[in-house]
Amino acid sequence: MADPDRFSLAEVLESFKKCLSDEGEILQEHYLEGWKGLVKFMSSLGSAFSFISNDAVTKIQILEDYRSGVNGQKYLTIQSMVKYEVDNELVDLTKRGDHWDSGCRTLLRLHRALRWLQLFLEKLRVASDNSKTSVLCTEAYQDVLAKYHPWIIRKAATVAFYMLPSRANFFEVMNMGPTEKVVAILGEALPVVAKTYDITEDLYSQHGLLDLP
Ligand code: 1PW
Repeated sequence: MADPDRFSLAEVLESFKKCLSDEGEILQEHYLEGWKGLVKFMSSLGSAFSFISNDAVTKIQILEDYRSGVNGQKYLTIQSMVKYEVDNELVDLTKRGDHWDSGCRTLLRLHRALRWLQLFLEKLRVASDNSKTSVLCTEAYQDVLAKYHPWIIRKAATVAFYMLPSRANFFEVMNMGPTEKVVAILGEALPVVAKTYDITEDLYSQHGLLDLP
C-alpha cells in the first residue's frame, strides 16, 4: 500500500494536471495539493531543505486559510482570487501595508518557485546519469529565482543545493521506479506544469501584478 508520508513525484504531477480545468482555470485546491507534495519531497531531502520548505508551508497555509474562510468561494481558482482581491482593493500593489499577506502576493511567490522547479526537472530529465543534481538545481535557481531573493537567502539556498544527491539517488527519492520511467513521466507531465505556469503568468501580467511587494 502507498505510504501517505512518502513523497511520490507521480502524485505531485497528477495534482498539477488536475489543477488545470478545461476552461483554462487553475483550481487552487489541486495547485496547493501539488505544493504539499513538493514540501514532502523537500523533507525527504534532509534538514538543509527545511528553511526552504518552511517558507512554502507558511505560504500554502495562508492560501488554505483564505480557502476555508468566509470568502472561500472567491478562492476556488487563481482567476477568481485575482478578480476578487483586485476588485476589492485587497492587494498591496507598491509597498507592503495592511494587505502584506494577500492571496495574490502569496501565490506569486509559489508561482515564481514553480518556474524554478519546472526548469530544474527539465534539466534533470535531459541530463546524463553522472551529471550533478546540485549543479543543475543551482543553475535553474540562478536563471529564474535568485533575482527575487536577498543575498542571505541566495547563499543559504546554494548551500542547501550543494547537498543534493546524485541524479540516480535523486530519482530513487522521487519514488517512481527505474530511471527510464521517471524520464518518461517527466516528459509527459512537465508541459502541464509549464501550461499552469504560463496561464498564471499571463493573468498576473494582465493585471500588473508581477512585481507585488
Ligand atoms: C529541490 C526541489 C525544490 C522545489 C521547491 C521550490 C521551492 C523554492 C522556495 C525557495 C525559498 C527559499 C527560502 C524563502 C525565501 C522567501 O523569502 C521567498 N519565498 C519564495 C517561495 O521564493 C520570498 O517570500 P517573501 O519573503 O517575499 O514572503
